[in-house]
Amino acid sequence: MLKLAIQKSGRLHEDSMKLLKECGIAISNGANKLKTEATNFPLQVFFLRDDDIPQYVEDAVADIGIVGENVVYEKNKSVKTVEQLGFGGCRLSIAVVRGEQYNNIQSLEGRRIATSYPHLTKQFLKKNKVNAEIHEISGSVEIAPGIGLSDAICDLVSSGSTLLTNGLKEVETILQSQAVLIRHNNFNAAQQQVLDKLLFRIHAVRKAKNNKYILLNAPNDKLDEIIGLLPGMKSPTVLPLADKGWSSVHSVLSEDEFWDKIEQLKAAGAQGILVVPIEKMVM
Ligand code: PRT
Ligand code: ZN
Repeated sequence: MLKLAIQKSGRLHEDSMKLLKECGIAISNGANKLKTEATNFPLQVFFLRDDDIPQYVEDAVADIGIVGENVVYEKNKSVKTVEQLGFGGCRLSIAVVRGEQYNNIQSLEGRRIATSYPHLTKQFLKKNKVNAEIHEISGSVEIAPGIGLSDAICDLVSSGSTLLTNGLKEVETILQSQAVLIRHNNFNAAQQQVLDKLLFRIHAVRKAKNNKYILLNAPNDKLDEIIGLLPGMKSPTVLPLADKGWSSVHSVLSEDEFWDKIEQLKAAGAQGILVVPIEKMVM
């Protein structure tokens, strides 16, 4: 039995629950529950505040946890990142008042910076040999310059609209972050086995998301050229169509090369191209 800590509510909660579901792990999400157990996988799930997750995992109260890299690095606990999960993407950035002149990082010398990330902010300033005053606050960091508490802030940014509405501009990026799976450092063989099983499923889910299943019709005299354009898992499946002289070709395309390939396939004579999402992909 493995104990997994996820965020109780907030930006990572839904995606964490969705990932478990896509991995075929059935858990009931009791709104006010602290913990629950999967019915079909050796997993217990704890619902916690994200800030507490690294500590719980370090102490092995939870064996694994899903949390933002920003929190992992800020808390600096003795935990190991085992997998990047591809959701909860954001960056930790320094922002200053929009109208203010900002040349380079030296412009922060002697200024007051409000943040909920004192450790990462200090580390960044130290690395760049800048002395600034750090004001640690726990929320609504973006209003600090407006109310005269600070000259700058260091906070998470995703779309940038919070900075915009508060008259701030992003000037330095400290960290790119996404949700990750972490574990403690005292795993036994049985725990590792369950983790491997979970990772196997996570890989299949993530791989499938990055790929599409493609079906197309190809004139037989263009078949070699069209097959040459397709990677496939081993090689594409080619089936004869009722209409003589034509074949149906099935393959898998990755998201990043998708549109280029579709254009090339059309240009090579492919017709009736269908693209279908893949639910799981096991290599
Ligand atoms: O209650 P609990 O302590 O568990 O939750 P929380 O309020 O501390 O965290 P929560 O739910 O806000 O965020 C959880 C995690 O989501 C963070 O630790 C990040 O890893 C990730 N994440 C991704 C974000 C954002 N994007 C994000 N945009 N966390 C916060 N924000 C905030 C940011 O602080 C700022 O106020 O959103 C605002 C900026 O967003 P934009 O889109 O306007 O730029
Ligand atoms: Zn938090």
